[in-house]
Amino acid sequence: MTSQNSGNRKSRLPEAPATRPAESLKQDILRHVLYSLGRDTERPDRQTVFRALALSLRDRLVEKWIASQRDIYSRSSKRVYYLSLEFLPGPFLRENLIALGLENEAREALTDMGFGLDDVADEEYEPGLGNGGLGRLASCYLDSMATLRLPAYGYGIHYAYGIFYQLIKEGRQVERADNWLRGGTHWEFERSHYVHPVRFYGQVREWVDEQGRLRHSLENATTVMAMACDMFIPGHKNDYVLNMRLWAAKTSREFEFSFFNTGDYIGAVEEKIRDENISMVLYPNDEAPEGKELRLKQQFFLVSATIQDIVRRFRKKGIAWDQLPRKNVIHLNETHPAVAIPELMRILVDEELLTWEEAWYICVRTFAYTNHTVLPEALEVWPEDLFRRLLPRHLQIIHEINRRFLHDVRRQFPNDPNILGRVSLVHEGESRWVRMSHLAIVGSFSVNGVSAHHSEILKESVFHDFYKIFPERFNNKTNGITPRRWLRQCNPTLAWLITEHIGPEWLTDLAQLKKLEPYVNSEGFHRAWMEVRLRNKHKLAEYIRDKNGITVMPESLFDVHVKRFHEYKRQLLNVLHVIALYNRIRSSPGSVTVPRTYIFGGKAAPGYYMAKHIIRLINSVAYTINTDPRVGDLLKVVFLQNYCVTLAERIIPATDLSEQISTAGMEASGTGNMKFALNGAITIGTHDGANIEIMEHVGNENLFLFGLLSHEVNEMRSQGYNPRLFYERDSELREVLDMIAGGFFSPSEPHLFRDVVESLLNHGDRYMVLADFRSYVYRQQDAANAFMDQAAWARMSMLNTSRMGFFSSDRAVDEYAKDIWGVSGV
Ligand code: BZD
Repeated sequence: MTSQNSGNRKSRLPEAPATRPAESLKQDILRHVLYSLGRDTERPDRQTVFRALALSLRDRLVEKWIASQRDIYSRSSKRVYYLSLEFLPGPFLRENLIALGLENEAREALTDMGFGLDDVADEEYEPGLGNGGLGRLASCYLDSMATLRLPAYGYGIHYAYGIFYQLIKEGRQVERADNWLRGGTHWEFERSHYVHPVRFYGQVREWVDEQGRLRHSLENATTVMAMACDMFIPGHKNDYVLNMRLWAAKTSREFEFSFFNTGDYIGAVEEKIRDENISMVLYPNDEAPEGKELRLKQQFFLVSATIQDIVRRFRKKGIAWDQLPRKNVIHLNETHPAVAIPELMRILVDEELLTWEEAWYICVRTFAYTNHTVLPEALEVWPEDLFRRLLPRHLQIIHEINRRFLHDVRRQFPNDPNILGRVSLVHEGESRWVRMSHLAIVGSFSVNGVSAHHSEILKESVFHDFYKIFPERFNNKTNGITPRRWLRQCNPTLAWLITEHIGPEWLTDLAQLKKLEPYVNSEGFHRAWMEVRLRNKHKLAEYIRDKNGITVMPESLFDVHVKRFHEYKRQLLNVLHVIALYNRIRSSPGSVTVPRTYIFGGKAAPGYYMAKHIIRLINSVAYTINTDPRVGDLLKVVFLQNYCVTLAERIIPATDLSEQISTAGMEASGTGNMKFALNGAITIGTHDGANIEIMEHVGNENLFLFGLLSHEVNEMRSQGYNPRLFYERDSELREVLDMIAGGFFSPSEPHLFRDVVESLLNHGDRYMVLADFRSYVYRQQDAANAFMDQAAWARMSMLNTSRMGFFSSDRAVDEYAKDIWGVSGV
């Protein structure tokens, strides 16, 4: 059916409220078709039906949200504010239907109208308001906060354009704007009369008031308005709904009639456009922040509007400011919203006239900070000059925080004068930079990493000085994923099989999956398990055929590497192994016995040359291999374009082998690794991030770990790592690299991929690809051998799923709630 197809003739105009839930849902859909969307109920197309269904669910969500807000208010609960520049919620329809317990009703209502739920759900276009792991984690956590009934609010930016849409054209990544609002917004409420002013630029005026106090105020500032857009996040079948409040920038000019009186109408409109630019687009850089003024504006825009909202709610209570930390906690997702610390100080000191000491006491008890990366280039810094121009008062406040902090450090470490330069909030060299991670640590009562391994690295190296100064602040919260989206929703048949055996409690208590273990020896369960997995693989094979025109064998080993493209994630290591296999097939047919389908997906930051080049290499290798008749069904390589939440939901349930092969010490946690294992894929991975904890839970014998440990990486580097030695010693590796450098995969442009090989051989191989190549190849062989014994593979698969309970975001959020936030469910 195309989206132009109409429903059957049973559609009628709305009638009196019906009693059966399916019937009443159908009536609501028809009502929205007519009254909200202005379409004929006789012939709604599929997109219209999707929107009307979404609006019908929004009706139900908003009722529950109002009730939940009343609960929070009447209990006077302590609130959690989760601030993030990114949220990556994925499509809402199925998720909301499951949470509201309306899946069957919707199916029935739609069938009655001549539509299939799956087709209607496919009409949804997801909001890509994040880059990858960090934004997706924020969305998993909101889901869990709602399920745990926490008095929580997500705060972010309503970007008009989300992460770009990725096309692969002639093997290359091409970026297209992601106009996700094109079809209108059906899940949110725009609060057009609910706005906060956000003030940038200007000069600080110092003056003395009648009481003789030194005061600071900002003059000649530029004001932009922040308008709230609310989206609803329901808990799982618990009638509790949270909101994610996203701020959209609106000009303040509409309120300045004088502007128009000057006669410069077009000039006024240009200013409007400039103001509204602030929330126009998400920066597409993952783990390499872009030091652009607009980005710092975005950060302050989110922070200023949010803190005003928080303060407004707090003021309504009419209690003293020193109670703020008892009633609120503000969580900083990475350093991106860290300017919230000086902003709260500014409000308390400049506007509320608290003393510095009183204000600081409140601040440090209110903020908590999560670090998500140890890559040096990802640690956020801002040129001091830019800061001074955009946020002059905030820079003064940061200087004062720093002055007092360094004073304390000097007293604490009188014999280590160098520590001052290392921990200062302002880096002082040829140019001066504000270090946002230092600000976040000094201004927060809690600093956490996102896996046990990562949190140790923070204490031992990246933030070692701060760990010595504030040991009590450092803690670990291993990431988690929501089982509602990442099993129940994306893999409904496997979810159903599980529920059939152990009941539905696992949905909100994932540790219950352990109850599957007795079934791992049952032949019937084995068969059912593998049938479901194979069916998922068939579906993905169909998708690949439709999208890429490549026929893959569902029985082959689906070896999947999907995530952002970054050198440290080492998609390159994977493709080197693919080429090695290809060479084995060509040189000794029969030596490769397990047919494999390699699936790659992921976006590269538009300005990241090497990452984009690796995408191109993969596509060239894919073309060569897929068109070589000697290879046949033994090897297929597929690059699926525009990896996003929607696509992840298709791929993950169909994966046999999950590639988690970052250089040890570089992936803070990973969450894709958890999604795959939960769905019964086996991991091939390094001793990095949460892989280590996954291994501890599922057992060493149920995944394939390989490669250097992070201390070995460090040792090898400090002893002078020479990648050439690996090249010279390993003839198979040599052949692979020579082919790439010699233009085997780019015959019309023989030098095309020379840079890739150069980066390994002549530029130090920063990510130790060559050092890990041989152990990766061996472990891949182990994986292939294991796959040949399907019964043993099935067992491993089931044990992976059954032992993944720990990795639920419910567990993670519960730990945050108890250990950091000090909140409990309402
Ligand atoms: O955060 C990711 C890490 O790379 C993953 O290992 C981890 O699982 C997830 C969730 O904790 N980090 C990011 O996605 N992004 C950033 O850390 C980042 C940092 C600076 C600027 C932009 C993004």
